[in-house]
Amino acid sequence: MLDSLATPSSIEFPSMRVIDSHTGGEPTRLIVQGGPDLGSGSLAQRREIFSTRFDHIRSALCNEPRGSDAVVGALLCAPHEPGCAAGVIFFNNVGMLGMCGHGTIGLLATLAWMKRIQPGVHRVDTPVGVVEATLQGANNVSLRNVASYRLHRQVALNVPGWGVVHGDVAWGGNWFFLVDDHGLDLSLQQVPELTSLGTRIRHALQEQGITGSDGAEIDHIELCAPSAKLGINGRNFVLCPGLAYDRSPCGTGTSAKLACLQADGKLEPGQVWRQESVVGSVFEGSIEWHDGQWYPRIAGSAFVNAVTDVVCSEGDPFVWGVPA
Ligand code: PYC
Repeated sequence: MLDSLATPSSIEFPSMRVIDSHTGGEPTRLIVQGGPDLGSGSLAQRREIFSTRFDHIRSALCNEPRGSDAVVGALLCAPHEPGCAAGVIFFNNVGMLGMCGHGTIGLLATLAWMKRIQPGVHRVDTPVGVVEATLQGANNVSLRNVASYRLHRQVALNVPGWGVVHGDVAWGGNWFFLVDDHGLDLSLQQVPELTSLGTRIRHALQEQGITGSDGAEIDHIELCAPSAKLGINGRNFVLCPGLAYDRSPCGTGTSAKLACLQADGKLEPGQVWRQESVVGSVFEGSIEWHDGQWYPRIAGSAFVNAVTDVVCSEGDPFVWGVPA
């Protein structure tokens, strides 16, 4: 029995066009044409409709055989909030995302490639609030993310089969558990071990009832270390909800890191923090104070690398993807 054949076989598949980009090695697949009609409510309401009625489209685009675990999907929408150039809803191999930093950088580079926007400041409506992104040239984007904060400092977590680690719980547009005392080398060769530890930490958080605000699941695990490179302040390995690792330094993860550094008195407003990913790509971050909250700013670059018309062949048993 093929799970992928569940209900949507009777739903007409829209003919969709997607544009792929990558930001520091992390892919974003943006639906620019033919996406599902989610109505005209807030982006949070539309994300809910996407998740309950169109989950097969998420899976078709992000999962194999069209996608891969690392693909973050995005639906380009009309904004709900006034003054926004675009709205966007992000999703991945297992479900919906709140914000996505690398994806927003990819969105701006893609809109520039489509000649829909010019260099300058653009507000973008997302399910977790409006972000402001500045396009420089064709590929460089500086993003003022949603307000970010640390909820808990150095929570002791007993990880079965591993031991005790300590982590900060922080919001950067998604919920993160940031761990320094993991003892692993943040290198590509160690990805299986890093993934295994990140997965155990995620399960231990669930089992021990450690959550973000309002009981929200902490679904991103960020292992941190100093960088060996001159001029780079830190390196990370971020495990995403579907257990793929972020090839970029993770925009929301870097935002959570900046919020923790600020809370520890280690980062002044405007001071630059360079964050390197496990594949060696770099985001430049800083933090700003506005209206009683801290707002991270993340800068990186993205490149368009494919334009695709999605084809759904009659009788394809995996037209909706292989579930992750
Ligand atoms: O860049 O914020 C990000 C992100 C979240 C999940 C994958 N990338």
